[in-house]
Amino acid sequence: MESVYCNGCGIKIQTEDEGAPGYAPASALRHDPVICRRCFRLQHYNEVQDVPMTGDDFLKLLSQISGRKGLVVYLVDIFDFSGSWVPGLQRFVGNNPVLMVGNKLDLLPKSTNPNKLTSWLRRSAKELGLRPLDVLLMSAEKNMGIDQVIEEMNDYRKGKDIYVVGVTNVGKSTFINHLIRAVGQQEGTITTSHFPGTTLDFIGIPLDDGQMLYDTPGIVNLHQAAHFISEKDYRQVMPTREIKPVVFQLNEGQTLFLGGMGRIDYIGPGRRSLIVYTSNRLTVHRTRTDHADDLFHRQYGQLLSPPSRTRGLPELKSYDFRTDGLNTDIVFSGLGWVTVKGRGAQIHVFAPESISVSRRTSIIKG
Ligand SMILES: Nc1nc2c(ncn2[C@@H]2O[C@H](COP(=O)(O)OP(=O)(O)OP(=O)(O)O)[C@@H](O)[C@H]2O)c(=O)[nH]1
Ligand SMILES: [Mg+2]
Repeated sequence: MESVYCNGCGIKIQTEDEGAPGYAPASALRHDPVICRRCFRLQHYNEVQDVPMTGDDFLKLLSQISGRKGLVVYLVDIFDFSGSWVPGLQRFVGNNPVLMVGNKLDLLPKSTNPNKLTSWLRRSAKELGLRPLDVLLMSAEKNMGIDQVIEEMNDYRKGKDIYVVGVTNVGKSTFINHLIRAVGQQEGTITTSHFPGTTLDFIGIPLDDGQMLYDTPGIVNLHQAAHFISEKDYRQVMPTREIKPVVFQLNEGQTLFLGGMGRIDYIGPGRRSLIVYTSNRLTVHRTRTDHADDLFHRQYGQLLSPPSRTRGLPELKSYDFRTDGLNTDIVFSGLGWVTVKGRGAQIHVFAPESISVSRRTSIIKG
């Protein structure tokens, strides 16, 4: 029998072993396009089933790209840049050119300055050893900025294939479905979901000159919020619509808790505004710094949640910042950021090791 591949996740279809990847009942083979049972359940019931594939299996698949010729489109989630980083990306892409695209722009406030955001992405990429041809922003879901991405993909691929790569959940398949719909030449859609690890193998979409565009399985980066908090907590910290900033006026010696996942102590000087940009389902709590340790011990997982408490208190890593420029963002990867207004503020930050904390010049206009 000729091999059949799932139209939803790319895995090879088999009809014998219900517990193994790619299972579909024999009757499913009569449908066109064919999808595996896992994709059927994800698409119709939003129900996830684990697959016995590991991060290493995905890395092995991805490493094939270095031996091929084409344009690599590297998608990152602008809300979780550290979590979007693919360690050793350069090794996988070989000498192929890379176009970097920041996705999920719809989650950022309208007042975001796109130029400041792209320079931050460009600088961060450079620090990590990657020099993309260009850095673009888009929302695959809300159809923002996609036309420019398509234009640059066509210019830079120079008649070759395109590989869309990135960690799990950044929106690769959502983006490709948009392209498929725009062209209108292919049946069915690729499975997308808010669970990481949805796409399982390369899925090729023919381009008009006979070359291919490939969706690829997401690489697992354990720094991604989805991997170290529960599904319920993930839904709370991951915004689903435009973030609405909340302004706090802090006196010296006051502290803000971002649920139980981040803490900012404002040391001084003077009274100043801190603006919180996180999902509106994350409770922000203000207290006096000299009460903060005690509150954390008593209320972690309760008043200070998510996370909803499961095990003991997490180990926290601490950071010291002194803002020099005008407005500075303290970024909590996967959670959002807090803008500290004005220069010369002294800040002490705590977060679990899994959440990376960094600073950047504020990306908000003005
Ligand atoms: N807000 C927002 N959500 C998005 C956007 N693009 C994708 N998503 C959501 O992000 C989640 C993951 O999308 P997928 O397209 O399945 O991501 P993927 O990169 O293909 O994931 P894997 O196949 O696991 O590697 C889904 O819940 C999408 O709805 C976007 O532009 N904005
Ligand atoms: Mg996918």
